Amino acid sequence: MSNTVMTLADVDRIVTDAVVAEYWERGYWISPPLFDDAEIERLRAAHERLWAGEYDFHTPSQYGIAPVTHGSNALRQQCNAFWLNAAIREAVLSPLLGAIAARLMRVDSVRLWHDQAIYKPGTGEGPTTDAGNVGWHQDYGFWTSASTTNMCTAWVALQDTDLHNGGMRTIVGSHKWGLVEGSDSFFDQDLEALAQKFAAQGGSPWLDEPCILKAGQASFHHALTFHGSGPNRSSEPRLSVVSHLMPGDTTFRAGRPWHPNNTLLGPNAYDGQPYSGDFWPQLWPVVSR
Ligand SMILES: O=C(O)CCC(=O)C(=O)O
Repeated sequence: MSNTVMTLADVDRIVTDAVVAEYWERGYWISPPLFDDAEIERLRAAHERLWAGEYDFHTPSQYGIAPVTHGSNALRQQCNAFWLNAAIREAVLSPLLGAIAARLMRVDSVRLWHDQAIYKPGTGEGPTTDAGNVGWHQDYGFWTSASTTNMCTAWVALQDTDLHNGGMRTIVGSHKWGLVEGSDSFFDQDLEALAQKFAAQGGSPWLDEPCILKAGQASFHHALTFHGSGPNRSSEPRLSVVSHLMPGDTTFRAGRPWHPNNTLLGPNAYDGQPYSGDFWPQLWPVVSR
């Protein structure tokens, strides 16, 4: 039997003003299930196809978006997976994610900044390895060419996820610290060293909270919220799809550290150029594609 999921009709009832206030106070919010069992199965199969090099549309090499992996039993990351796979495209562009993010960001329209499919290998109970770790980081540390820090990430679990299988952890309230120097540290896997470094710069205690999710649930975090994750001690991979979202009127700020998606602005990219069009599709309000 399929799990009960939240729908667009539920957004106003569930994402209340109190929820929005919680998101802005704590830097993240965990939703009820958004994807049903059939959708989760489709997305799990999409992962399998992606890592096997089977694509529905483009191939990564056509657009310079090759997956990032560090070794055979390591974290795998595919950015802009929505160019490659139909099920992932449907999920990361879902109006439901868009409507929730619009409420949380307190904006009228929402576009995709980019997406990710993330595969964290299960290492079992053997010796601890940090090969699957995601370093403590702030998403905006990578995104300073975007005109606002008011961006929001929806991280969708494709299995029940907790600390045992390397679930994400957030540092409560850390979005209020502003952009912290050197926080583009996703691929630095020494969580302890990073925690020491960033905790010393924070304006409040380092309060590390796990995002415990059932399959189909999503956590929504602010682009300045520190987050990361540790090893997956289960014997199965931890799979997720991630939708990084921005207000519909976000523009390019020239002269900032480069982000790969800025290449898509074309050769004459200019300060103030809107991130719009097919590379940054609108999720909310719904538009026909
Ligand atoms: O998958 C993880 O553990 C971290 C993902 C992440 O950094 C993100 O979604 O912004």
